[in-house]
Amino acid sequence: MSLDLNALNKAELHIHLEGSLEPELMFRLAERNGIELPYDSVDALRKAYDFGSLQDFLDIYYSGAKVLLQEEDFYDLTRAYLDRCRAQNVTHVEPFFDPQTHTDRGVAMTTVVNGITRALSEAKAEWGLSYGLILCFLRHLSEDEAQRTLDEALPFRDHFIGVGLDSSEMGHPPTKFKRVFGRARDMGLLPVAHAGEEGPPEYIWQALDELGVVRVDHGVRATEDATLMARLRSEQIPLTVCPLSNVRLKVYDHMSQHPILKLLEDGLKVTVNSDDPAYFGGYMTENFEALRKDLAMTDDQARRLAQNGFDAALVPTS
Ligand code: ES4
Ligand code: ZN
Repeated sequence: MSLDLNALNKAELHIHLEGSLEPELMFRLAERNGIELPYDSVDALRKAYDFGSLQDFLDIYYSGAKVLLQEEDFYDLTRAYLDRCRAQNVTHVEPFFDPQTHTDRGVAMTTVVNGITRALSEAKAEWGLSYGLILCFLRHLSEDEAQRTLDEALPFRDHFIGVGLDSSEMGHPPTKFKRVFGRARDMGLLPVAHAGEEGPPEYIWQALDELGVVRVDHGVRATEDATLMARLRSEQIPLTVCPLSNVRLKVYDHMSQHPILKLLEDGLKVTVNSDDPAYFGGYMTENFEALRKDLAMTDDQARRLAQNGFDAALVPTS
């Protein structure tokens, strides 16, 4: 009998809450809020989830997030994700959210933060989840807009453990956000950034050296730079790798080409994560299952990957 990957205790460090919005909930919230979706049905919407690149996905992801308006919507979104975590034995989460996607539509920061944190604190009380919330800046927008977002988040400082950087990577290098990350670090927020998903190894170097990140989101293109691989190994800088995401967004043509097990065996601190589970075909268990099916991941490798998730956490795990 092989290891039960669903029963394995897991931590998730790379999940965009807006990316856990399942089509069924999207339709329910659209109706509740009187919003017209550009799709006739859940099936028609799911059929649109055929992405040629990160940008293809982001266009649909930002459009879907428009159904999120009230505090209750953010609560329902987060609660649904955490119910999946409980069912899959994911006992520690460090989720991202994208405030600018909402504040730019006139939704108040307090609406977003209160809805999300209410669901998180309930899960902690009800079943012992441990967590830390990470605020992400959208890199296709300006650094000034990121600075204003950090200002708006100041009253909620105690609700976050860190800041991240996501959205369209190409043409938006980490350097662009050097000052706002410096300010966030001075406030005691832990810095992480998406780098080396579609972007070159140079963006990973910048995330490390200019933003001071303590963990790299994706980072898979580090395989192209032996000096960078040596740095990540010697400093044991965690990479939050998202296998199903990378295949769905055509970073790799097929899971059989994914380098995650090679990175693990090279001694890097790699973890398994779902990224945007409602869009990419699965949550944590499905990501682990895909590695077993297409990469012949062993039970020992599965256990080490899961343990790395806890080792790479930024706050204490329960
Ligand atoms: C994202 Cl897969 C991915 N990459 C960059 N930004 C994102 N935001 C949500 N999912
Ligand atoms: Zn991501």
